[in-house]
Amino acid sequence: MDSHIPSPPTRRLSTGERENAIDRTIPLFPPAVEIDEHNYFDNNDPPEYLESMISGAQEFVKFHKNNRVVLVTSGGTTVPLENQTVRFIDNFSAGTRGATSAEYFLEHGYAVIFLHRQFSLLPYSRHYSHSTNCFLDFMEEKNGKVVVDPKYQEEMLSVLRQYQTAKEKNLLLLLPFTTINQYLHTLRALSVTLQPLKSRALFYLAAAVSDFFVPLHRIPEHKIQSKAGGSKLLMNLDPVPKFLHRLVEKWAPGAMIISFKLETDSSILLSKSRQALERYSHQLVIGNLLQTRKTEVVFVEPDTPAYWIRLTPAQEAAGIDIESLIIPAIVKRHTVWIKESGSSV
Ligand code: PAZ
Repeated sequence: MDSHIPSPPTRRLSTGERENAIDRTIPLFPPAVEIDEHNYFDNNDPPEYLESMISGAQEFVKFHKNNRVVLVTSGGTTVPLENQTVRFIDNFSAGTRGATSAEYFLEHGYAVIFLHRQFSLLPYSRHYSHSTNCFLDFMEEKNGKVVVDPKYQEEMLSVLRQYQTAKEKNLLLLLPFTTINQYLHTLRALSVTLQPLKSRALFYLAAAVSDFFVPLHRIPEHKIQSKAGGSKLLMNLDPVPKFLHRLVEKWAPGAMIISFKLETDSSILLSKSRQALERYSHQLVIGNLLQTRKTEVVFVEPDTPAYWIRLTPAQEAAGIDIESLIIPAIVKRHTVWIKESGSSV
């Protein structure tokens, strides 16, 4: 018997093939104007739960009418390919930036509305979920009872206390989304809900939002069937309207608005961040690279040189969160924003 098993032919994409696989030359899509907003929201139905979610948010905002409130968006939006969804397009975001930032905003006295991808990381529980450890690894059995392993006691007690304070003081409202459509409807409705707070409202838009989607009128109801002969599935995606300018001008006038810009090519990070700031006329773009997002970010603001925040190697080794440096820098800017608008707090 021939024991030689030939290895399967390896086929790697050549650089040329990879470059041509997707057309990356799509021109800059202009910011959405009023008609685009009507077109989108009139033709893509709101989620059924939206009204009850927003009435909860209104209560929360009323409760915090004299406080600073930050809306943190977190995690990735999905693009369903079928109405009864079996398949969808997703992205990498785990919600680390959003969940970690929310904790530091709470530490700085903010009330937090946490608009997050369902089942992504949450403030406080993030320390014990989605990790390589199963949560049971933090436990042990003692005298027939389950207790926290002594080596995690100190840290868990501190996290538990912060979590309980946030709950007792009604400082954290968790609102989930899954699809891009749910995200956009909820973002718009929440922006209007936050209007009474004026400059005390802060938007921290860290979610990784899909750039392309299938509009409702083109979504097939049922699971897409594969055809005999192995035919290709060709997708026809529309660009998601760029609503940030609408948010700045119409949905949340007076609020301070911060967006994130993610790139993978370091040579364009600054120019793309600056371009976003100029297109949408908001207060701050935080640029970050996929590869280094946990250790460095850059603040791009009007009439100001780029400002880098970086963890030192020692801070990195000590497990310091970069958000512990980002949030105080934002709080400082928000204080100026509130003062300049003539409000207090
Ligand atoms: O969720 P995560 O911590 O893994 O990633 C955070 C991030 C890179 C999604 C965020 O920092 C960000 O850049 N959000 C905006 C992405 C965009 O350009 O749409």
